[in-house]
Amino acid sequence: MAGGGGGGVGSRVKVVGQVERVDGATLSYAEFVERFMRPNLPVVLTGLTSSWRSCHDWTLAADRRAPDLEFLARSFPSPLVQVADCSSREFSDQKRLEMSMREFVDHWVGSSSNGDSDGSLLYLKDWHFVKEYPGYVAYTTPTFFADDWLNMYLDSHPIHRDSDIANHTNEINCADYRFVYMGPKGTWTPLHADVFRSYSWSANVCGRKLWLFLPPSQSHFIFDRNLRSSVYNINDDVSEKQFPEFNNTKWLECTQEQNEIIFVPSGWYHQVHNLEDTISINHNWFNGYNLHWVWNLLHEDYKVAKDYIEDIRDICDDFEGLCQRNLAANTGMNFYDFFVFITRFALANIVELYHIQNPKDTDFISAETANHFVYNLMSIRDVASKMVSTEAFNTENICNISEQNRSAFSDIIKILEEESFRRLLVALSKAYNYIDRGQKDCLKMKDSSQKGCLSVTCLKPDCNVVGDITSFMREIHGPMDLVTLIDSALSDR
Ligand SMILES: O=C(O)CCC(=O)C(=O)O
Repeated sequence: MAGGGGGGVGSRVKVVGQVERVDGATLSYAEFVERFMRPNLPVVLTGLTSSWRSCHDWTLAADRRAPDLEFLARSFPSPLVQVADCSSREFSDQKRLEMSMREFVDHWVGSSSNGDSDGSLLYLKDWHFVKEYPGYVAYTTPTFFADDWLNMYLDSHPIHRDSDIANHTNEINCADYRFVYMGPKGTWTPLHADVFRSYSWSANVCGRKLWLFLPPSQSHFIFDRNLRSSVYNINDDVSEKQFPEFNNTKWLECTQEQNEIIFVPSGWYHQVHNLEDTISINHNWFNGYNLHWVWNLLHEDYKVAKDYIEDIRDICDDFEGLCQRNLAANTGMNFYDFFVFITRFALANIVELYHIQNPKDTDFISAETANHFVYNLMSIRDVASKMVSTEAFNTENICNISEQNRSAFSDIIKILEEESFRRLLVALSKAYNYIDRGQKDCLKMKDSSQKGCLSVTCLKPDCNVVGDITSFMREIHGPMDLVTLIDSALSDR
């Protein structure tokens, strides 16, 4: 059925429950963690968007339920946006087109006044609005979603270091994962689990969406016998021959109203339909609670990438390098990118933790803040210890790691002195200040020229966090060293 079934639920889709709805204004961060983030369960949060500029500016004064398309096209005239044609499939996604914001809006307005003139339902997706219009503060990320390592990292670091990967994946390399989606009634998103198995959150600025969710324990039911392809549209007449277990699936459903925010947990497959003309804001993110999901996905995709070229292993100079290049191309990140990422987050958390060992050393102290850093380090340690035994980090392959990747994780002093690392530290401090004190952008920043110290919140004149960390270790050669470094930092508390 073209258009994904118009928002209805097909006869073979068994809906067994609804997503819980909670008042976000009275929910504490700790409750959100214990009830939803840690157990990896979806929730709809209400009462969090009333002060957003987008809810006012992007909707018509005469009817706040309708998008102000003219305002959007005039104020944000992006020359190139990505648009999905919801009526045509390309591999496992919808066919993507590129056009200007003006062309997109004209098509939308034209098709609603002529009744879908050329039959195509166009859906603007993955618009990097925050990156493109940083001066316009359309919304504030709710505290529940502020512990976002993915976007914090991409604001200061490239995701790939290897020049042959970085040059080919320019968009992924520069991008963030903060998006605006907008489309007329009937536009939809096919069944999928999110990039890197990240969490996502999605807020309806206007309009309504129907979500269908499948828990991760049932993911295998939507794959074919070879575990290669998955169901594209659950409202289609899904072939029993191709997907023999689809009948076993049991779905949760949710109608998300205007101004509501949905939390999408890691690894939950979902299909989404716009029930009205809808604009939403959407972030993908991960942190210490779902880092293992990211690693598990990379590991699974790596095994597939390796199996695929196993028969040319003997004629390859650098078989592991080829596997990693293919993994980066298919999944968006490879083991070395991920190792650089977790190494830098481990160092950032160690630096911050060092500063709160003695409450007199900083002006913002809380036991909760210390707990975040300890929890983060434990989760990074857990993932690093799983990386130790992989082929990518065996003695032979460690020697073949490119200079760009090696220098990004090895020399601790060099990392600690980098401007990009400093920016990551600032972002981390701000995020936990916001989460624990509900305050954004109000940290007292110290003089950045203070010697020996890196933390933006440190008030100690003779701070020597660099000396302290390098007394444990000066060079990281692979995941085992990262485990040892984290153990030393935690046992030194
Ligand atoms: O709103 C949509 O169409 C899709 C959003 C989505 O899949 C997500 O937030 O993960």
